[in-house]
Amino acid sequence: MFRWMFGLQCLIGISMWCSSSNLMAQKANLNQDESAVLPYDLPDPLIALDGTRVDSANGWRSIRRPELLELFAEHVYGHTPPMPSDMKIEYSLGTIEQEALGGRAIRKEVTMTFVRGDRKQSASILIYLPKRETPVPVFLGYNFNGNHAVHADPGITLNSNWMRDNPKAHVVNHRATESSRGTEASRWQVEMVLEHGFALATIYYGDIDPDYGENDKVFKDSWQNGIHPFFYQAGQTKPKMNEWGSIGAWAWGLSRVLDYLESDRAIDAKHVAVIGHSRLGKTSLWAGAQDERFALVISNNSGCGGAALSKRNFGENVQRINTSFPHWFSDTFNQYNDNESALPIDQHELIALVAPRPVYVASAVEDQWADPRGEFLAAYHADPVYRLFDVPGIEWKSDIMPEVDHPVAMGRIGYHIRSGVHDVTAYDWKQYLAFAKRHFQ
Ligand code: GTR
Repeated sequence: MFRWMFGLQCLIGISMWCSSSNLMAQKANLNQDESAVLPYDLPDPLIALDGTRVDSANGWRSIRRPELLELFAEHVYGHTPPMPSDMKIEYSLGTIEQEALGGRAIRKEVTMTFVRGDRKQSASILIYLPKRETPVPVFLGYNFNGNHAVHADPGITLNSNWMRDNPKAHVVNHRATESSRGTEASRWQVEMVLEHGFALATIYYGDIDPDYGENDKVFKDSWQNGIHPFFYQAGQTKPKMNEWGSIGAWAWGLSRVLDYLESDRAIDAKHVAVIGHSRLGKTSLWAGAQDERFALVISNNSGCGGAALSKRNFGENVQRINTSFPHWFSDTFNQYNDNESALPIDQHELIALVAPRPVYVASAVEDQWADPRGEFLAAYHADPVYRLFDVPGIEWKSDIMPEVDHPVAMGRIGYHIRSGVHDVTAYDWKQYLAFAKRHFQ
């Protein structure tokens, strides 16, 4: 009997290993059953490493916040190396259209060029501005498929850098095509954003760091492209064990766009909301945690390594994300594969790093992979840090989840779970706009 089972297990093991549906099979093996979540201990965001309790905004700022930033850098996202003194970033205004979108908006494109020695790389920032006399608040976020994908507007320059082939985004032979325009439009709601008096700034995430790792079958020269090599010391060929992966690089890129926005007189750079979906929601949280110039932070369906608590081990877990996407986090994060209980932090503390600034976490019912309950609980358990500042965190009294499609967004921590799948929808944008308006007034 034992031998038979062992044989069968080997057979199953081997065929799973060989099969192209390997990842699907692993997905099925991960827990998506709430009743099977084992008890776990969440670290208290207010207890400092020396065991003392932080009980004031000052204590948070001077002791606990720096500690947590260091812990997230060391154990999860990797440290961002200091910018080399011989590296330069140049910004140049490209096209500007005063009558974009049928006269409703101004469209600008700004090229951000990174230079160090012979190495050069450019990224294009697309900005839509409502026509206003005074500086306007802005939503800033990465797009997945190139700036031209966020709207069918034929005036947006097609991305000409290398892109991963993608039939849905009409990327063929690693290049965007004319029919790539607007393929991601439903996720951006440009007109809605403009009507509410906000500008929208976006940039293609692959222009900062192409999204593939060392073991990628399509494109093998990882760590030699994107922003990482600009930071290498002599002889270095990849980030060190505890240095940044792609999420760290993308977060850094958002801060460089913010540097530009601070110089643009049409923009109210004190009111920049950083937004991201999924892997880019993980990124917006890490960017907002580190860079306090971001006035508001939005995590849309960010899941594991984003808003979801790792220690719940529900849906995508640390081992799985490090296997599928080994380049996203630092190598130190691997020590928590199947070992979440050893993590010295959890993601509620990442959300708390945004305090006292407003933060919004959104989930979707059919996105169990991202663990909606874990995302809600992380938002909920960030609350005590907001209270240190005498501001309301989440206006919700228990850890029972709010009803579907009933946002809880009156405090500085907003949360909703909407019906539907892993995506950014008009419904999500409506909540973000209302939340930003309330806090930016
Ligand atoms: C999934 C991944 C998630 C999420 C998502 C995305 O495959 O498991 O962590 O980030 O991709 O970014 O679209």
